[in-house]
Amino acid sequence: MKKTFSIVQGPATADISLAFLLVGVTYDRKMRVWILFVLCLAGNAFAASITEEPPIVEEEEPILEEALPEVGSNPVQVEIGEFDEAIEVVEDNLNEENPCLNHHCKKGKVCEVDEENTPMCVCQDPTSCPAAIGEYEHVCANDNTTYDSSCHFFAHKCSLEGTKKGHKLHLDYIGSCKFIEPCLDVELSEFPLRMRDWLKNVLVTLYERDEENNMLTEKQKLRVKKIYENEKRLQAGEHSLDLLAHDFEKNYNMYIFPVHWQFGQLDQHPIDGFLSHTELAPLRAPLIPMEHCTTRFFDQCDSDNDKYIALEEWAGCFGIKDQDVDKDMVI
Ligand SMILES: *[C@@H]1O[C@H](CO)[C@@H](O)[C@H](O)[C@H]1NC(C)=O
Ligand SMILES: [Ca+2]
Ligand SMILES: [Ca+2]
Repeated sequence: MKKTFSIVQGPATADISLAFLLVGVTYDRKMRVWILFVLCLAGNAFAASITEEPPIVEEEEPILEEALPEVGSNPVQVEIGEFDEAIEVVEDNLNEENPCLNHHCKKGKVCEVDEENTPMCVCQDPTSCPAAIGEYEHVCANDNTTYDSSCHFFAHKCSLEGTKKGHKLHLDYIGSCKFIEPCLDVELSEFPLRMRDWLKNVLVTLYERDEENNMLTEKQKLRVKKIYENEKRLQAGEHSLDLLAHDFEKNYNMYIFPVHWQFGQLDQHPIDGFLSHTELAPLRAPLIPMEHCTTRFFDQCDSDNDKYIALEEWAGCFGIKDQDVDKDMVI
């Protein structure tokens, strides 16, 4: 039985992560990976990485650039943002020369012009995808097929557009397909305990380090301040499940906002109080290969089985009571 989120896969051993550079936390490696991951979700600096634009990091200062190869070997960061298949941004064409310049296509498609010089999105040829640099770029689809990279996956999915098979095919997790142990009931019940604690710690860390990064809005800072300043707060570290459970009971109020906050981070396309599979992907996909209860946890979260996780369902599966679910807290 695992006691902590075990993020000890090969690629995750990259010692310097971007989060470490930005946040400078002295947590153990596992926690660092987690922090990094939420930074990616939360940080304005990383907003681009969850859209289809090239990540901003590439144009950053030398120190970040230097760290990039190693950052790249962190599976959590690498593929973040690779899942926004639903977003298609088409801007006005301002450039007469190349109509494709401002014509953005969704994942799996590239822009081409027809005879009238009108730009259009067509399926990308998978062979035009950049060759995968390493195993960590591989992705596993829900049919348990490994693709070299998410580019290869989306190009293939595009070629099946309009078919039932194509509709059902989606990206499941980061890394090559592997055997994932069944999640036992007892393990499933431990999952929210650890994740709740982690969410709270991530928020506190963001708060502590927020000055330059603006990872949190003013409203969010006010909420986190209360948690941060609470003397009874359980400090970050390895805690037994008993202690985590006890702390949740005793300091329940401190967990309410972090759970709401994470929901708000994910509910973006569109912001409607429901998480689609695509919206959940940035959290789910890096987590599955490390946490074998991830799939089961999020599946049972959708208690009415409508394929969307509503805020009430989300809060409920983290143990937040109905009367404490507040959509105004998703800020
Ligand atoms: C998926 O593929 C992996 C590797 O090929 C295999 O070990 C595993 O058992 C497969 N899982 C399922 C559910 O078929
Ligand atoms: Ca949504
Ligand atoms: Ca639902």
